[in-house]
Amino acid sequence: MPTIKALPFDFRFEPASTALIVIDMQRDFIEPGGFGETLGNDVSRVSVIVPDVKRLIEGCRREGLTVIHTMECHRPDLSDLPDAKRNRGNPTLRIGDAGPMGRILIAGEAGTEIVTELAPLPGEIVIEKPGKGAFYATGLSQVLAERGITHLIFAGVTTEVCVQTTMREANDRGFNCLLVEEATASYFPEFKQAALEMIRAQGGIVGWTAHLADFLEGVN
Ligand code: C5J
Repeated sequence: MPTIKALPFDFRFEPASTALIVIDMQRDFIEPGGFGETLGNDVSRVSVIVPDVKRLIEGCRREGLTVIHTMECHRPDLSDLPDAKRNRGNPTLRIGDAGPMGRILIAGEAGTEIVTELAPLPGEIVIEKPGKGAFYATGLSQVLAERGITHLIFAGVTTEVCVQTTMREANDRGFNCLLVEEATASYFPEFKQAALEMIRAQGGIVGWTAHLADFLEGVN
């Protein structure tokens, strides 16, 4: 059984009952011109993790873990977009507006796609989610149950929003969760750091964190 050097203590899992969940590595969050930038963020702070996320995905594929990708997006008619979400803040473009990569965060638009380097392989699971958490209004729970998944490895953006929301809910649902530090990022580095510390505090109250090198060494 792979044993990963992690905090607050070693993380052990069976590859057959473990899934990697890569959260929202979409052009709208990672590339200039997308939703992340319309909110006033510097996207270079999150695009920098793409090579490490790729290494993590490839390592997990090699070891036979289930690989799941999520995409935050809405229906073209916006019927799954609450006004409270669309009207929040003061972005230059709101969800559903036409931007340089198509309509912002709308299913099927170019900006909503996962960045080319991390594109899902045929057969990998892609969960489209209208919320920040990946369980809300999706089939994720059923997908995990059908495959007998008990342990989850997390990567993606942003650490303190969609990653942490999903990881906290997964923890409540009884999954053992580990977040890989170099494979997650925030537009606010201090928020990433705080999220990592919150997750592993109090004996791993939400779960574990590990460095990518330690994960890849332990998983092989
Ligand atoms: C945000 C996300 N930050 N994927 N979405 O709005 O974290």
